[in-house]
Amino acid sequence: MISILHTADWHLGKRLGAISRIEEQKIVLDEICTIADTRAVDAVVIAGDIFDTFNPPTEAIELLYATLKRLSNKGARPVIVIAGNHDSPDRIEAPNPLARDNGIIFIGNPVSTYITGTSETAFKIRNSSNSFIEIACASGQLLRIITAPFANEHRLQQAFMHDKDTEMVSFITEYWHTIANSYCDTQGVNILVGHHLCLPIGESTIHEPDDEKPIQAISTLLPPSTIPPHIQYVALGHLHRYQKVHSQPPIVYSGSPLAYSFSEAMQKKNVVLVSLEPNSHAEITPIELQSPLMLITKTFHSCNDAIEWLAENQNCYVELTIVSDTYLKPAYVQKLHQTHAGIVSIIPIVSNTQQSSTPQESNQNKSMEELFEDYFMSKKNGQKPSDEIKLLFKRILAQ
Ligand SMILES: [Mn+2]
Repeated sequence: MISILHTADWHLGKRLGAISRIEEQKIVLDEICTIADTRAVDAVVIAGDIFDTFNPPTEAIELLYATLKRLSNKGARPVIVIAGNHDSPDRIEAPNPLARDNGIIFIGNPVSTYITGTSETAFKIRNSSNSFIEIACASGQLLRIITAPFANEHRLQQAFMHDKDTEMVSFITEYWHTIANSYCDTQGVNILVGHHLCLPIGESTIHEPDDEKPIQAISTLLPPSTIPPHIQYVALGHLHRYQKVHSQPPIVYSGSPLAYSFSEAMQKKNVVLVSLEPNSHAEITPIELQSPLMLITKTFHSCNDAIEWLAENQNCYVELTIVSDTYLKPAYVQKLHQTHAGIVSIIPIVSNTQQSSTPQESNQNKSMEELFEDYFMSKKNGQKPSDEIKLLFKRILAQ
């Protein structure tokens, strides 16, 4: 049996408004290292968005290297890291000459071929070709991995010198099936690690997290049918909520270890433990992380209620909405911040305006067209925009 720890979307160096998350990232990565040790996993896969930006702060780079070194257990345990859409593919691969003897394998580009042969690790890279590595674990068991770091269509076309007329989904399907047919059999365990969007069957859209650069528009949505039958588990990154989008083989987003935006408020965060035997179904156990601070959105109708609640709920980040008859006084805003260090933003809603006597409903679920209509009506004393104006707005939006 091979056990694998699957995690993703660490976004090291990410901030929440003005607040640095690096201390929380240290705590949660420490927790992940402890899980890898206590569960004695054979390998770790990190499915992209390691950093939050192409050029991460040094404290984020240091934290990554220190954590990977611990995870690799002095080279005894392979740690496979792929790039996400937030990572620079070449930078992710750059430390490979140093990382290799520590058991850490960085794959940044969609068609990277990793070097095989001797290293100082307890496991061996037995075989490698484009987008594929085969690892003989210290126990002798074979782990085959198809690697699919993030690639937009431009990058894919460059990498494969792909002819524009072939549809990308069928091209990728055939590419992965060819790899699996060549290298994946029932003598070992076969997985795919990727950073892309995979739609659950029967769904036509998927909600990407706030703050995520949307990849839906520029990249291909890859349905479960792209996965070759040899593959026993698909470890994905990109979506920040833990979710299984397909059951056989399991296609799983581990989610991020911390809530990174208020759209993730109250989400439980996990890593995924995967147990695999050759030629059988994967067993999946999500393990809830204990350390993350909650992100909470709260609405109050009086400043005093808000202050009372804030005083009692210190260990969280808050997006505060205050509904009141008059504009918020600066002294009140100051008092709110003095009561709680984790206030990320304060949204004042003044209910006593000329147009309406009720608080405006939240804008979060409205489309651009609906928001435009609201805005137009607020400026034109309730008059709706004509079809001609709505069409003009759509044209501008499309450009
Ligand atoms: Mn991503």
